[in-house]
Amino acid sequence: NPITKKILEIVQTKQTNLCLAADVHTSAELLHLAETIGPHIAVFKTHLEITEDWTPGLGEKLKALSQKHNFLIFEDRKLADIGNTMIMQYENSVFEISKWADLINVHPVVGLPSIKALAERTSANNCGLLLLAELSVAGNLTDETYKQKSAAMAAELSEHVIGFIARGAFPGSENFLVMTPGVKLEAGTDNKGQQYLTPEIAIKGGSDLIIVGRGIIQAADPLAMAIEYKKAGWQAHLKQM
Ligand code: S5P
Repeated sequence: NPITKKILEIVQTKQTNLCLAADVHTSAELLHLAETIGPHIAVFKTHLEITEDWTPGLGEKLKALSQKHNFLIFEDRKLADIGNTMIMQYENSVFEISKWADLINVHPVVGLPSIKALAERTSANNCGLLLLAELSVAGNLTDETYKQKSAAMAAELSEHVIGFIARGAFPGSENFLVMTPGVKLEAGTDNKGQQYLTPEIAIKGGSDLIIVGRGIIQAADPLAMAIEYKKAGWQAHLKQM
């Protein structure tokens, strides 16, 4: 898949397996993070609906920064509906996701036919699809059977699906990328369900990219902290080789 190839190229060239979860509320903050931390990441993850002042054109501005600093944009939209609705959410909303996102994700719970319908549209836009096979939060319902079924679905849709959101590798994830959220330099929780692994544990567990949000964006110096995470993720990766 060309998107998988592109991510792996970026990871090697920039020596970073870091994905920044840019969970901020204004477009100025979003653009500032993309500009300053962009040189140190492989993927920039957005939750566009939490941007209070979203305006048409913000996607294009992010896209320009992604080209300048060589990273991909992942809209963490977590689609989970009938195929027809997910396609409208992807293509027709005010956020115009299909115009700028390089990656988007979907909950496997909706089943193969709906995801296949969506996948044909994401592929037509050169957008890679990720299946949320395993969540990071306490008490979630993504058990081993769910992961197995997600892997089987990815195998069926291997020309469209590039990887999984998961805590680490699992049977069936071998030919796909694994991106892991819930990562912090110190393991622990946020008292709202989130559970953190360290970069070392995530990468040792077979993750290809670590997704870090508050560990970086709530630091006193987000840029310096992003560099810390980049180093931690890359050193863990080198140890695995
Ligand atoms: O299971 C999941 C899946 C995702 S995509 N758990 C997660 O935390 N995420 C996302 O990763 C979440 O929506 C947030 O944007 C990021 C984690 O943020 P942090 O601040 O806890 O690092």
